[in-house]
Amino acid sequence: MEKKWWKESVVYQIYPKSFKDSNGDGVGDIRGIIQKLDYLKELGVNVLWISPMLESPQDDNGYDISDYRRIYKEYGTMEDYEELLSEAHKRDIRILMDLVVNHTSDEHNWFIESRKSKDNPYRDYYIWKDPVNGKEPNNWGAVFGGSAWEYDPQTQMYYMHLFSKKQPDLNWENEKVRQEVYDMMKFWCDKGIDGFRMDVISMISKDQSFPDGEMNNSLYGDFGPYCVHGPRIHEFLQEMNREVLSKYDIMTVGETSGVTIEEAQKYAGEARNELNMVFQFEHVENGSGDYGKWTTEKYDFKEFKRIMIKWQEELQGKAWNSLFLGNHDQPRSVSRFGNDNPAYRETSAKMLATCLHMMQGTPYVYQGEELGMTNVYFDKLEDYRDIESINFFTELTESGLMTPEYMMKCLMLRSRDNARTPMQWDDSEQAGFTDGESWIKVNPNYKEINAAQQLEDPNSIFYYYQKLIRLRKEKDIIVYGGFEPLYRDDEQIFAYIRRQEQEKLLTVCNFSDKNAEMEIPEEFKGAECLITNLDRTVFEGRIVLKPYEAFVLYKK
Ligand code: TEU
Ligand code: CA
Repeated sequence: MEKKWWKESVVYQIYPKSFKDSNGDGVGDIRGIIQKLDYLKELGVNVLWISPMLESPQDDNGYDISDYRRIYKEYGTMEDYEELLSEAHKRDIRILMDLVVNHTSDEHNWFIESRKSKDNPYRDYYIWKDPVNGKEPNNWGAVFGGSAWEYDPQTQMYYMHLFSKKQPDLNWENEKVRQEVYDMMKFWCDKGIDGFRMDVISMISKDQSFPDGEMNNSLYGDFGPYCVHGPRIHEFLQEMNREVLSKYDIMTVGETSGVTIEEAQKYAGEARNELNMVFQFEHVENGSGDYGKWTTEKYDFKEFKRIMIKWQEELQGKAWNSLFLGNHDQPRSVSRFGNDNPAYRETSAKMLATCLHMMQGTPYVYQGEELGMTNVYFDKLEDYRDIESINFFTELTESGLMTPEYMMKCLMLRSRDNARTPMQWDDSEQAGFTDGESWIKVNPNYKEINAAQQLEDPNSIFYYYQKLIRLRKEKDIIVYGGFEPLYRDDEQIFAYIRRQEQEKLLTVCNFSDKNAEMEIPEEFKGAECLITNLDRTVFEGRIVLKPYEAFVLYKK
């Protein structure tokens, strides 16, 4: 397998609004990130993916960009950004920019022009359609609720927005749009960034017949089959690769929700000249109900394991995996796949990290995950800030599809805001995130869960992550070894072997809150234990794993 720096890396995702506020206005910022680079260096990560920091009215916390060449003023200045790049590079840390080019903000100059008149030079930068029988051009629903079409009285036509109505979709059929995007990407590459995480890149090509979609609930039709992995997607990405990506030594990861193995092999296949890797979402979408993510169902472990194994086995030798359990759109991983009850929080957070970091692929750590930060479980609508949570609460309760009580329970478990409460730096007021008042409430458990306390404790989750990350640098097999699952049908245990020439690695994780029995394979007799979350010393024959126990054995 070809060696690449981005395969050997561990990526840390920063959600800048909630990471560190340096000036007391309650909003995280670039100087805050600079202050914490030494912390990240100590953790050992070598790539940062920072969620969007460009000029934006913040309808969707920066995923609605109004100027691609300016830093959002509350985050700082271009000079601050350049300083961040150089301070990170001094520490051998690279920076990925979040590239949001499926849509812009409606306050972007292109859209301001586009909506002015039908013959404006920017008209075709976006997707405009005439009304059909006085109504929306088709039945598609937007990801954040409501129709995917917004009527604009100025020219009496509808524009398309797959997300909020303040996020109009760019028209990628228009060559000028594509050229603008490529120029902008070169601008940032020339400034010295090290790659891109590409927001909903799988949605940029739309089926130009814009047909009605199948009704996904009783309100709107599904745009998925016509906009996700659309007809020209691979053509566009190959063009982008030719024009921009191939000219720099950068890393690319595409956000491609709904991606199948076959599609992933196209996006990230080694000889395809598109992207280095993609995020697949099957394992975090497992357990979705009639209303998508809005359910109180717990995830199904066996299904989760089946999905993880499938991606490991089927991309092997063909494309590279991105490994993640959480991000800014997902609930906290320890609350969801582990157990955030104080009795098990630390053990289960370490177990999840072990399971993920020993697989084949590039691991991603979402800010606070290295501390075992948990869901916040806000139980009042007024505490929520996320546009998706707020819009769907209204839509699903006003239409009578859900009671407010049930929908509130769904939000508590599934809202994106669970991941967006401020980083818990220490036990001072506002968790050391800000001297002012935070834009979103701090999780009340910050006195027990915070970085300062964990940096003092050699057994902390932080140091466990540090060790996992260090092991990856020491042992090539963790990056490049082949993957082979064990005990596929076990109801509690996730175990697998990695192999590379004479070397082998055994990872064992108990995902349940009960003891679990297993047999250590003969071939690991006398193996060395690389890491364990419960001080186990016996690694032979039949053993009983404690709840959420995990360990890794190595043999040469
Ligand atoms: O997310 C894309 C996406 O598909 C999400 O809307 C996802 O389905 C949802 O968040 C699950 O609750 C990306 C960004 O990661 C997200 O933060 C943005 O809001 C979205 O694109 C629009 O740019
Ligand atoms: Ca600030």
